[in-house]
Amino acid sequence: MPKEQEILIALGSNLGSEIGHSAATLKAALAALHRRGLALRRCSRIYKTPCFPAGAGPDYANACAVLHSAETPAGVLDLLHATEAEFGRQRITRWGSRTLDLDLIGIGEIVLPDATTQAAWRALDVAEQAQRAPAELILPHPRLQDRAFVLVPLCDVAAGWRHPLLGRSVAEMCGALPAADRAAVVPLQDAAP
Ligand code: PH2
Ligand code: MG
Ligand code: MG
Repeated sequence: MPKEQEILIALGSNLGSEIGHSAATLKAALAALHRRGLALRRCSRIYKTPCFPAGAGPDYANACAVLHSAETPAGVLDLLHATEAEFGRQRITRWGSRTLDLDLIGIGEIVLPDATTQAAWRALDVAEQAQRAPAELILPHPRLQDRAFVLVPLCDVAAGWRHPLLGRSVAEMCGALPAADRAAVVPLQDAAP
């Protein structure tokens, strides 16, 4: 029997979909993933976050979830991509606005394709990040440790998960971000309209 793993995902949306506004799309996407066999274990609050890079588009709704499945990493990625397509995602420009973005953040202690390659993608500067996208699955997600719009929601559901190469927990990585980045990630129910 393949082993059930804890799968961490990040959800984002800054365009309405057929479902409605971004927060409704994120909730519907979690239900769709559950139906596809990625069992929903925990779901964060939904946050309003400023678009990265600043000014490149409308604010996002972001959330994180913990799923359980015995799927392979490639199988999980296929299910995430199929669900993005179901919600009208069109892959046009890197970092462009999107109805639904489902990013695989980590699966248990898995490192892909290997520690050296993961570290090389993690070390890219911002200019390189905008130009280069990996063709293969990199785990943990190489930008995880930089992004308040991932780490703040992730604290709701997996604060104690440890990055298998950095050895730091989600709570520690989040605490190391600039306070202004964290403060800009606001639970939707507390956000100004
Ligand atoms: N996703 C991006 C690019 N920029 N900005 C925010 N605030 N949230 C996101 O999820 C996001 C982004 C590419 O996936
Ligand atoms: Mg993304
Ligand atoms: Mg993505």
